[in-house]
Amino acid sequence: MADERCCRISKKVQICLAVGLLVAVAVLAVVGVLKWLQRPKWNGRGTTDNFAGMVLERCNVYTQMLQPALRNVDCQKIQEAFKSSSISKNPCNITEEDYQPLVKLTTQTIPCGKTVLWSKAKETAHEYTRGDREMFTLEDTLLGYLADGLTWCGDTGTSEMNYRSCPHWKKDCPNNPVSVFWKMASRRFADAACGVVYVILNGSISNPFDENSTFGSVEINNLRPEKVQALHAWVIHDVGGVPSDPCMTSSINKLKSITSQRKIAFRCRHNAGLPHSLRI
Ligand code: DN4
Repeated sequence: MADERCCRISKKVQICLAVGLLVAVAVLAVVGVLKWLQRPKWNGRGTTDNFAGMVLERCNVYTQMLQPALRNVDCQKIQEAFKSSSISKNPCNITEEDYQPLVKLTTQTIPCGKTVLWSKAKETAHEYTRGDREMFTLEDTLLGYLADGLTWCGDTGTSEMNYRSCPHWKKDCPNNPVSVFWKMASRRFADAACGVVYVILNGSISNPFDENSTFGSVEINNLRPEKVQALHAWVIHDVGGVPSDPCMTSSINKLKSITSQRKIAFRCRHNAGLPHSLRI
């Protein structure tokens, strides 16, 4: 009798345990599916917080304070055009045409002899142009200033920016909004350059000139020999010196041979830290 009751109780315990286990498994499965659904879609950083507000604010600062000659541009329209370039679009299928309205609104002429390109030396180049306000890197033009350091992307089927993730140019897809923007802006910037063009390169790394970089694959190929008098390269290295002349390395020789094929005169200087003037 006691055995029978004991057996009934243990059966009840077994059923309870089995039901409990089933519920736990179901809960875990639901949590797993929810997490999977909410995972970031892409491997890159999402749209910068307050992207549209930052674009508007940067546009106002640039046109009212930094380059008052551009004070008549319509920053509200620029903000709209920038957002529209990627809103409701597949972020792996962006084209240069998507930026045409923005490009039209930000037209700007850089005087001959004032263009500064750079590769793997962004901070050094900006330090230079902050000291000499007459010289322009791409990020010192309105178009580059608006986008400098920002990330942005949208997605099909939504009129919102994607703040969670955006495609990474190497890990996801090359035709993403940020890469297409910089490629387009760099191509136009180089294409418009005239007179002596300067490039600041990083002499503290083994390949100051990288053929796969934007400078090496886009800008150098879009300088126009008929208006570019020469390309002057400054290879900046750490204070303390380098064992040999960075202008004589195979990396810079490659750049020299590309400019020679393109019929653009080339000169190279190196310096420990920034020189007072880029004029060679
Ligand atoms: P870099 O120092 O090698 O790269 C500058 C930025 O461009 C980094 O965020 C790179 O990403 C990214 N990048 C480099 N190569 C590519 C590529 N093939 N496709 C997509 N993104 C790339 O210098 P650089 O020679 O590539 O570009 C600098 C020149 O282009 C300058 O003259 C600038 O005027 C213009 N530019 C500026 C920016 C910017 O201000 C971006 C791109 C181009 P990662 O290698 O760090 O992942 O942000």
